[in-house]
Amino acid sequence: MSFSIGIVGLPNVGKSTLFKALTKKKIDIAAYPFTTIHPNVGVVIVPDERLEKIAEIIKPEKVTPTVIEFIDIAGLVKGAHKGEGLGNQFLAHIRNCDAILEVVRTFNDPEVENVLGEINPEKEIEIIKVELLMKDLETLENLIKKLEKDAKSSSKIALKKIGIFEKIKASVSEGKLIADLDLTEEEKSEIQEYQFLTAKPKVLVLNINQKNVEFKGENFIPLNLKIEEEISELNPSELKELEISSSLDQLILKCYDILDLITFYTIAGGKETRAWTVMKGSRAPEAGGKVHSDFEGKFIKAEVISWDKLIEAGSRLEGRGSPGAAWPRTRELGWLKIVGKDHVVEDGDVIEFKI
Ligand SMILES: Nc1nc2c(ncn2[C@@H]2O[C@H](COP(=O)(O)OP(=O)(O)OP(=O)(O)O)[C@@H](O)[C@H]2O)c(=O)[nH]1
Ligand SMILES: [Mg+2]
Repeated sequence: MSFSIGIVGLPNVGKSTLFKALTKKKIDIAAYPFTTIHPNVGVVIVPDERLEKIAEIIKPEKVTPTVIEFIDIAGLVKGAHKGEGLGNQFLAHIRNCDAILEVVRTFNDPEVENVLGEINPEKEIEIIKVELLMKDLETLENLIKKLEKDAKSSSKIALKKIGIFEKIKASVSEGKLIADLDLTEEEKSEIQEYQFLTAKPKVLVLNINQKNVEFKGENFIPLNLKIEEEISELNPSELKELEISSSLDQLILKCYDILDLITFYTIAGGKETRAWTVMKGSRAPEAGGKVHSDFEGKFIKAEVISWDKLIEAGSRLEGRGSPGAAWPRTRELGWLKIVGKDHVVEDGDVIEFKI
């Protein structure tokens, strides 16, 4: 299971255009609101120079990058939480995503209907924010009601839960995003399973068509999505000739980053060099579980080396040796670490699991 990013925004802001550019997949893009009735799910390769460098040293038969999923969600409108537009359906799609990529329109084009009637990024952001907050408020109220109705509502556990939900509800009703609240680790783990919409990490993309964008906000990525879509249809030599490049790789990496994800590698004895994704802070057995579901339970130990040390060992072979020869070389050099269940995986670890 890969991590997923839901592309969210008002209708006709360029969400499907971005999705298409990301996935290079032909999908229905038209100058009408609600082009996207069914969510489109696309798998996108996470760009990774380290993987390429490892593959140069190992020379495997196969190189497999890690991926994240992007989900093209239909446009949200004011009142979505009350079921306006295709409201509740969209909000349910957002709930299933690990993070939100919000697209805001700052491009002017009389050919493309603007549901807001004006270019106003701050207002767009506010509309989306209110819809997500209202939905979370509704979820919280339902949870509290259910707990109170429950015969065991006087139990310690139920009372504690109600207390946490009430506290969060008070902040949400004041317009605060759950992601911005100062919650304890216990409170965070208590609410995790409910996948609150405003608790998700978020990346903001301004879809621009002019250089200077008037926007009073911070932490956003300005992109010309129409141009990104055109770029996505060109091959590398055409891009070189035209001296243009895409900014989507940075966007993909930004999404990876806000999800707190890191990459580790396996080399399968030289057969396949592969990148994998885990949450920062994951331990070795959990990483093993990504590679093979059996590995998590049967994990005994693993051999680990940082990717750059593997490259260094490989470069000392000066082209000698069979595919994967760099790995035993690291052992000879005494650079391989043997780790147990408690090893916290580091970004860039190359791991061989022993079960
Ligand atoms: N001029 C211009 N047009 C754009 C830009 N980005 C998207 N469009 C056009 O705007 C129209 C709508 O774009 P979509 O990507 O389908 O919009 P959407 O956000 O997916 O819309 P819904 O699915 O209806 O919510 C299409 O005709 C796009 O070609 C842009 O940067 N500049
Ligand atoms: Mg769309």
